[in-house]
Amino acid sequence: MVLLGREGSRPLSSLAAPLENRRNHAERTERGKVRQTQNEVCPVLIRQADDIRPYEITPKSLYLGRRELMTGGIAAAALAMAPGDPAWATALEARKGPFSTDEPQTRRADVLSYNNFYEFGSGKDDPAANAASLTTAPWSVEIGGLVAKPATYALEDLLKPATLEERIYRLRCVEGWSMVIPWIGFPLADLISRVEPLGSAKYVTFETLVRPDEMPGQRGLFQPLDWPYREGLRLDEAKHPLTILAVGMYGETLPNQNGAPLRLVVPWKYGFKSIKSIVRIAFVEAQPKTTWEEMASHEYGFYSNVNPEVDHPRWSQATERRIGEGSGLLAKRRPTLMFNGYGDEVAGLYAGMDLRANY
Ligand SMILES: Nc1nc2c(c(=O)[nH]1)N[C@H]1C(S)=C(S)[C@@H](COP(=O)(O)O)O[C@H]1N2
Ligand SMILES: [Mo]
Repeated sequence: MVLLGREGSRPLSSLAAPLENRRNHAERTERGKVRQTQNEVCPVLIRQADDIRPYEITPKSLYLGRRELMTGGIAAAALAMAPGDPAWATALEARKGPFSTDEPQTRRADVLSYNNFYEFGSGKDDPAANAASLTTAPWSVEIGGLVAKPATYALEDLLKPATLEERIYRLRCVEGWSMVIPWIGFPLADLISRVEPLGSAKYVTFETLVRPDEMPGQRGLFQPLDWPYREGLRLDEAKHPLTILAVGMYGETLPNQNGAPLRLVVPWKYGFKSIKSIVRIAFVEAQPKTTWEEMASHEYGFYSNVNPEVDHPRWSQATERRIGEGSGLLAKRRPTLMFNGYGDEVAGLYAGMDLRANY
């Protein structure tokens, strides 16, 4: 059985060898070929791998053809392509949204290759290696439970009324590492108001796709989790303006390994709350059971707010390693901030609550 582990601890140590230590790692090019990037060895190559966007190196005719497909706007862009495959990433236009940090962004190549997405394997590089097999178009999301307007939306219809924003957020994984990611998405609150939750709705639940044919982590004898991956938020957390549904990052549609075509991002909570590749959303009365809580409830609670004062039973949460700031003996640790630095915005949600009991 595989459990989330502190970086470098068993059983994940073999899986979670810091990316920066790997001299070569593969990145798919726009033609689907695998390109080796020489990390650390050649800074010039790093630049190239990082800075060239697929739409810059795609033959212009193809690129223009794609742009024409986008004339219907963002929604059309998202549906026209297989949104998650970096080879087919489509540029997304988004206005600058609120709450963005001006801290340096994590290298795009790291965010695309150091992942947790157990449906594709429990190693950090498994999602990048395996997620290209996921088909993300067509995609629909079923929204039900305690709402006046239940609906199954095709992704393009779900996105039609959305105004996309860029939100540059810190992401803090419960394992003790963090990143700064420029998401593109829209407030979950906008979708919630569309479906009109009933007064009895107190929580929102989310489920990821189950498709063993395309998700190797869901095949075979030993599966680390009970699928579908499930998450949940209290309704007021779900409606908080920091909470977004993301469809892109770094100016493009989401790569599959990062949760294409639609994922949750809740920046003040540990990363596992930010569920990927969502197919179902429901409004319920009682606090739902979530995947990691069911797996090990003494280690992973429902709330899972980032909290440097409440340690994981197997490791401290007081500090974290920002991906890109050194690894191994050179690893620089920085202090973890209460609510991942979003306390001014969200502390009020938990007024009067014992955050040690409600971890
Ligand atoms: N469906 C699903 N969602 C998931 C996970 C997963 O394994 N399956 N892993 C979570 C964890 S532990 C983290 S830290 C983030 C990582 O997001 P990223 O790979 O885009 O950085 O996704 C979260 N969402
Ligand atoms: Mo995580």
